[in-house]
Amino acid sequence: MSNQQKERQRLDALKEKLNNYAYSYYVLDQSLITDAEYDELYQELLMIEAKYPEWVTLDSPSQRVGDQLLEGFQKVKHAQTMYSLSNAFNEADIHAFIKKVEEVVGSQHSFICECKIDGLAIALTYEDGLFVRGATRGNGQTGEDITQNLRTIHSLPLRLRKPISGEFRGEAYMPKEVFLKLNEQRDEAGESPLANPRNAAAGALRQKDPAKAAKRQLNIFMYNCSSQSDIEATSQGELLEEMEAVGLRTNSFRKECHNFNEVWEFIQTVGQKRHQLPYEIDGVVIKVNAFEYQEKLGHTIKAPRWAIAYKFPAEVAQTTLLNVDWTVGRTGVVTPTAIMEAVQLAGTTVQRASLHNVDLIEKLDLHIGDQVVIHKAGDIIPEILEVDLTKRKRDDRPVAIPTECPQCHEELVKIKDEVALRCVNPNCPAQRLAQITHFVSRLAMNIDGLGEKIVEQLLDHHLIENPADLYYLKQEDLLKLDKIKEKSANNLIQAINESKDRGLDRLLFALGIRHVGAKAARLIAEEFGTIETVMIAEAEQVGQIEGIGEIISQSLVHYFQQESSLKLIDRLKKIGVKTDFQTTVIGTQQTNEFKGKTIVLTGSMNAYTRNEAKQILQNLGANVTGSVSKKTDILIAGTEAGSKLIKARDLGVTIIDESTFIEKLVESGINDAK
Ligand code: 3BD
Repeated sequence: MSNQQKERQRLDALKEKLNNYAYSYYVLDQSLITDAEYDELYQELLMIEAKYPEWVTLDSPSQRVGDQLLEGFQKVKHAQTMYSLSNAFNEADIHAFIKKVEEVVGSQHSFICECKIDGLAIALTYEDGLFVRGATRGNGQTGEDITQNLRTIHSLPLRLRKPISGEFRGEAYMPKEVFLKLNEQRDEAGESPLANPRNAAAGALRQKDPAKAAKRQLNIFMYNCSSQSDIEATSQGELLEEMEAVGLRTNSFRKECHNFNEVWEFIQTVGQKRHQLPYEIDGVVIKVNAFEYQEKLGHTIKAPRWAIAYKFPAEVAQTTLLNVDWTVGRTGVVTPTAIMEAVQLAGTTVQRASLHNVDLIEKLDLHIGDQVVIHKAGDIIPEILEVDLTKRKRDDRPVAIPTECPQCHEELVKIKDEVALRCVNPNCPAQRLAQITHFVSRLAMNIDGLGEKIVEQLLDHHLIENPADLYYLKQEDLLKLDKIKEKSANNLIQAINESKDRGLDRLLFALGIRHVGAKAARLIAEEFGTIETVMIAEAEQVGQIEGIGEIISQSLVHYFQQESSLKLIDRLKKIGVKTDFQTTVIGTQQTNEFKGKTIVLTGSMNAYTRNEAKQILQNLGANVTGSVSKKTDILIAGTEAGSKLIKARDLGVTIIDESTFIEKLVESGINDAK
């Protein structure tokens, strides 16, 4: 065999391997290899494709990352109408639906009940197993061709596991976690937040730049196919199983039900679990199972008579706006928070809601004393939707927009093209407090025992002005603070000292440079290795790092152009703070309980957010996945753990609670452990 033939064979093998790994990881939620191993194979594939561009095929994993800008979206006609769904809002509506069904098909039938994903309906066309086109639902007859953007979704198979053809329907959605992060980023960048994951998903699918769509980390659940498809099934239940068998991702949270009581019970169960699911749902779709019966029931012009969507009541609450708090963040941005009378909403008590920025206050025309309607964005973050104007009283006054900083009283500025109000006084105590509190926080320099309260006192006593001053503190300085005795002063000094060794990645993050999050900091540290090289880097050079965009690179360069930044770094270096990058993990022990294990986190912990726990585990070499399966080694269950805990028990997975988790971290030499 010639070398070229060998390369060709290798390429085919790599394609198949990588697609199989992606399928196990993104569809089955089981990792067969590490990210690094995957990347190595992927790089090899890219090399061969670079050498022989004519060998690049549509099902190559390299085709997921689109780099060609789209001009617009072509119209595509669906193989068959994509129908709407009739809605049910209460028990009576479901009773009526079941009655009508039974009038036509009798009582010997079953239903498949599925979660109603709050995403965007899509249609995927496959020809002989190959993904050739993806479209939005549009008006049901014609949609728009969004193939390039859909290709970026990792769980979407580029090639099915059988060489069949057909048009498959489903829902593209943005996971709650991704949505919340996206809005955080938009907030930071001074952009207004997106209303819900559905709008965010819609925006992602209509991106003209597929690389941007890829960043939105959408996912899909498929639930139907057109009748011309080569899928052999006689019922909705079989159809879902068959679609799974060819590699399409379906939602396994579904149930076959035989009567009203079973349907209603499933709806209740979903209603209880919905807030723990990683995706947003807005109801349950009830479908007559057997195709034979579906055909008997037929369609109206708009919707099938064999299906109905039960919609959960919108989770909103009304309460009184008591006040608006203005707080100064570490970058000087002044953000308003609504303080409201406490009210129950979607399972928690709510009394604060971010108002994001002044524009929103003006758009809502908020008055103190208003009755406000609130909901939870992404099912988690409380937000004010509107004001009930019928309840406004005469003496309610509009929310006053501050003109000066609530802390240092310097005049606030509104920067062009930004919605944020900003305090630009570099000596503003509120900014200092926020900066230093960020510097010592867990994901940054992680100085144990040093929280906001102590930082506040240190600033009040003029013992520190900036993060570097922390390292120059003496025991007698700390003894001046409230409730600090010799022992705790000693512990603090020791914790501060220990934090000198965190390394460049954490230091860069700790500095609180605008837009430089923990991940960007790590990428920059890895690339440059020492603070000196980071400080002299040009924006273009930084922007070339994969995962670092223009906004981050310019912000970084701008930061190191400030005289005050240079002084700060100098003082940190002089006192022995480590400013180079170390590749070793945080654990001091060689091995640990979590290394190489597949771990799922569920419920909430006291000491860590889920992201923090995930990062720690990944640093220890664990593989953290989203859902419990046979491959799961350990489930770490916080409080209010739900369906994952039940599934883990069923599968006999080792389950540990938060305190055991923390004990094991201590054993592994993690100095973070609380
Ligand atoms: C879901 C129709 C049928 C195949 C028609 C029964 C209306 C959006 O999870 N099944 C689901 C979901 C949506 C569905 C059907 N099953 N239709 C379904 C659906 N599990 N969301 N939808 N759709 C999809 C729609 N979209 C935009 C405008 C009007 N209607």
